[in-house]
Amino acid sequence: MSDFDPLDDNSDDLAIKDAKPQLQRPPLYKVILLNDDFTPMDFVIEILMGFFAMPEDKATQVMLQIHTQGIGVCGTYTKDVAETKVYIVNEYSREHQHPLLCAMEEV
Ligand code: TYC
Repeated sequence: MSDFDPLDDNSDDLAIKDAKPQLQRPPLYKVILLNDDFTPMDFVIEILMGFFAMPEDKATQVMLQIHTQGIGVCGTYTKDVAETKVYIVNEYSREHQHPLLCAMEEV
């Protein structure tokens, strides 16, 4: 019979160090809207409510901030989600013949 016992952890002669956790948070991206002179204010509010789940008062506030400052943040997401939001917002704006521009930047 062999002396090898698979249930014996051999702790007498083997030092095992706890591994450091390797998980890191994924990078985040801000989805932004840019001001322009042609997109109607109501359309921007509709976008902020429909694609970014903002209540009407918050959407109005953010739209006015973009209108006066030139740029505003709609939300912060992982890369895939941010890319999808940018794509569908730009498609929706083009379908409605508005020049509204949505973009993303790393936080
Ligand atoms: N400046 C636009 C207007 O006066 C309104 C507007 C707001 C357009 C925000 C784009 O991201 C935008 N009709």
